[in-house]
Order: sequence, then structure tokens, then C-alpha cells
Amino acid sequence: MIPLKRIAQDDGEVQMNRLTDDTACKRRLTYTIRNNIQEPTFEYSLAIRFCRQPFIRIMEKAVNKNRSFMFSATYFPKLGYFIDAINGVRGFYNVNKTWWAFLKAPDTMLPVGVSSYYPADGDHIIFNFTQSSGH
Ligand code: B12
Repeated sequence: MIPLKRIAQDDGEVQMNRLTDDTACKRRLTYTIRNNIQEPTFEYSLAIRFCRQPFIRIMEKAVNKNRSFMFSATYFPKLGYFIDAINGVRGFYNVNKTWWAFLKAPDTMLPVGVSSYYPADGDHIIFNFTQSSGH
């Protein structure tokens, strides 16, 4: 059994990690949530340090830093989590074609969802509240 090491991260969060993990967590990204289409509009960004992990884990870290990043999601077989709402703003695709698009800045639609996308160092990831048919 690999021993556990207690690690205090720069944001004060304390985690138990296996020594074999990338405990340095040296990668950094910028995470932006943007709603330009519905009142109250908002745009917030956070700089986050991370290890190799799917983006949904980084969304959890963001919530721990700032409640504006709170989200809700639905788990689908094989595809993982679909993000329904962020910061209290919910997409109603079937009603008015609104949904949260998952982008790499400035405007590249990511080909997979938050459970499958492993961000790279220096990424700028955007959740943009969108009104459009399909993707
Ligand atoms: C319609 C559709 C959408 C609609 C769904 C809304 C709706 N109520 O219809 C909208 C436009 C919102 C959408 C969004 C996204 N989608 Co889409 N979508 C589809 C599509 C074309 C059909 C799904 C469908 O209706 N199936 C039939 C119904 C009966 O089955 P179902 O299981 O109930 O379908 C649901 C899920 O598929 C879910 N859903 C749709 N997209 C996604 C994506 C993810 C990651 C998850 C977990 C669930 C999910 O919504 C459907 C309706 O409830 C599929 C391609 C395909 N042909 O399957 C892509 C597809 C599932 N989507 C895909 C992607 C990548 C996305 C996005 C991540 C794109 C982005 N970068 O923003 C976003 C999700 C972002 C988020 N908020 O989490 C990929 C998933 C690939 C993968 N392995 O992860 C697919 C396979 C298309 C592709 N080949 O690239 N999508």
C-alpha cells in the first residue's frame, strides 16, 4: 500500500494524495463563466492550479474558491456529466434553445464534455451561456 501524504495547497485546501500522484499540481489554467444573454448578465474568471484531472474536478475547486461558480449537472451513461446550470442560470434547450457551451478560448467548441476533457497547462476554458440549435 502506498503511504498517504498530507498536502497543503496554495489555496489553503488540504488534500490526501498518493505519493505517486502528481502532487506538485504545477499546471495552471484560467476558468471563465460568461452569461451575456440573460439578465443578470455576468462574467467571472479564476486562475486555478491543477494536477492531471478531468475538468469537472476543476469546476469543484472553483466552487470552493468562489460560490459564483456553483453548478448543477446530470450524469449520462458513457458521456459523463452534462452541465445544466451555472451560478443559478439554467439552460432550457427544449424550451428556448439555451445551454452552457464548453469552450476553449476564445471560441473553440470542445469535442467532449467536462468528464472527458483533461485540460492542458495554460488552457483558458470558458462556459458560455448560449442560445442556438445544436453544436
Ligand atoms: C442534441 C445534442 C446536444 C444538445 C442537448 C440538449 C437537448 N435537450 O437536446 C446540446 C446542444 C445542449 C448539447 C450540448 C453539448 N454536447 Co451534445 N449532442 C447532442 C446530439 C447531437 C444528440 C443527443 C440526443 O438527442 N440523443 C438522443 C436522446 C434520446 O438520447 P439521450 O441520451 O437522452 O441524449 C441526451 C444526451 O446526449 C445529452 N447530451 C447532449 N450532449 C451531451 C454532451 C455531454 C458531454 C453529455 C454528458 C450529455 C450530452 O442531451 C441529450 C438530450 O437530453 C449528440 C450526438 C448524437 N448523435 O448522439 C451530441 C453529443 C452527445 N454532444 C457532444 C458534446 C461534446 C456536447 C458539448 C460538451 C459541446 C460543448 N463543447 O459545449 C455540450 C455539453 C456542454 C454541457 N453543458 O455540459 C458529443 C459528446 C462527445 C463525448 N464523448 O463527450 C456528442 C456525441 C456529439 C459529438 N459527436 O461530438 N448537445
